[in-house]
Amino acid sequence: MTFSAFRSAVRVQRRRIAVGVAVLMILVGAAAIWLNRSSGADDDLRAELVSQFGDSYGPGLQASEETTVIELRASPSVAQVLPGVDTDVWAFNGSVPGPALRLPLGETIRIELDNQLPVPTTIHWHGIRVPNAMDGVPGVTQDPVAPGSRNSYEFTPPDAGTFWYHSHTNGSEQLERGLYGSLVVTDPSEPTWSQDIEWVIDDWLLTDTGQIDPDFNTAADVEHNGRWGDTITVNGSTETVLSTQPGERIRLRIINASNGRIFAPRFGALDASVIAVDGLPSRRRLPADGFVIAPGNRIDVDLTIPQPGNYPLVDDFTGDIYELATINVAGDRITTPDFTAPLASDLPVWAEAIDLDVDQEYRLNIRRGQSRWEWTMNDRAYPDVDKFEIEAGSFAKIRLVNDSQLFHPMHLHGQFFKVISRDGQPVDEGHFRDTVLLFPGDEIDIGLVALDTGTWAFHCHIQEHADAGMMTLVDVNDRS
Ligand SMILES: [Cu+2]
Repeated sequence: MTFSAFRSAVRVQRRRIAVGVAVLMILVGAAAIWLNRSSGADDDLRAELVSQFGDSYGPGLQASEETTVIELRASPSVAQVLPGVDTDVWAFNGSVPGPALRLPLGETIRIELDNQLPVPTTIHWHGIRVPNAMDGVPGVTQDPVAPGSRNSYEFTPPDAGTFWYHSHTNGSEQLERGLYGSLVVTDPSEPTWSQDIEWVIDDWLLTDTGQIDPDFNTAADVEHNGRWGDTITVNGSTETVLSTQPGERIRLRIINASNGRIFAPRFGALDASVIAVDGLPSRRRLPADGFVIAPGNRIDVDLTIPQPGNYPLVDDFTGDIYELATINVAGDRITTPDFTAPLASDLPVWAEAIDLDVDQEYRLNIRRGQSRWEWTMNDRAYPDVDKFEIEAGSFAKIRLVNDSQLFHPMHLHGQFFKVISRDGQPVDEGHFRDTVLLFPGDEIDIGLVALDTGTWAFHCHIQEHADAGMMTLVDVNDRS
């Protein structure tokens, strides 16, 4: 190559580089504009979703002057889980379930926990939007309450509905032994049913002598869907009968307090619709038959009682029929109370949320830990799972992917959320939730507008999965 040819080649090379740089700069500029525009569109969409959320639920009523004070003494006790058999349990105030707490919306409740157990404990108020410090998560919102010690919980529930309380310490043992109860917040403006009752369902693994099997949180429980028992109780009994008259209209609040068992109740000939899920009213009446209730879930069922007879309520989630309780109908027909069940007509659909970027993804799986199986979120077990940060009042989208072959009812403390999509397909369930069940392989996107600031637990409600690491924390930060 001659010198001039060399210089000309260098010039061409330089020109090419210059053109290349110019093209690159144009591309970078275009990408920046596009990204900017797309994040602007994202912001607009988020603002729109927040405005659709409106006041779906909010700060609640102004607290009244009334404060109900309840003492809950957690202690070893005895219960008749099976008729005529004394079973050693751990109980609140000596009964399983513990006292059925009820208070009207706007009233403050103070619960004095007296821990007479041989181990530390705490109480979580499942589904109730309590101040963060009252949430009962040991090591996160409070220290464990030592044996012989007391702790005071005080809050004014901002939402009416069906909630429950339970130990949030070593749940695989403490829930199984019986430390739970219902907490219903009534709305005095709602119509009056003929009967308004709670059915707390639990599943027990009993020995031949009717005692609670003392091997808690076994490797088999962890590797499977938690501890599934052999005896199912409704309100602590295997022989629950609800006595009714023809024509009655009943609000039946069903709570799944089991460690791992999932229910799909069948109402048979009864006229039954779900009108609330996880406490909050749904937008429309939903078929109650076969509605899946995972550990932690609640449904409120609007039930109209037909002609005299015995109507069994059965479960067939597993395909095996199990009789849960009986509704006995006898006596004179009464006039059915005629009212429209309270529904949340303005509940957002959030269909557009499908287009939104995911803020946080959690992949759920199992791995072999140092000495036993661990349940992981993004390949980490609690307390090593990354926190997720949310700004109060803004819309957040979380993707849950079940990479395992087992069930995971994921429960978020302090906030309600709505399922946006399942396996990429838009979903409008017609209600909020605080607990959503993932079947094996499921990919579920949930949306929420967090209102309550603090550090909230987000975990699998199968107690053995949570205790094996399937939990993370969500920080809801003030907007400022
Ligand atoms: Cu799980």
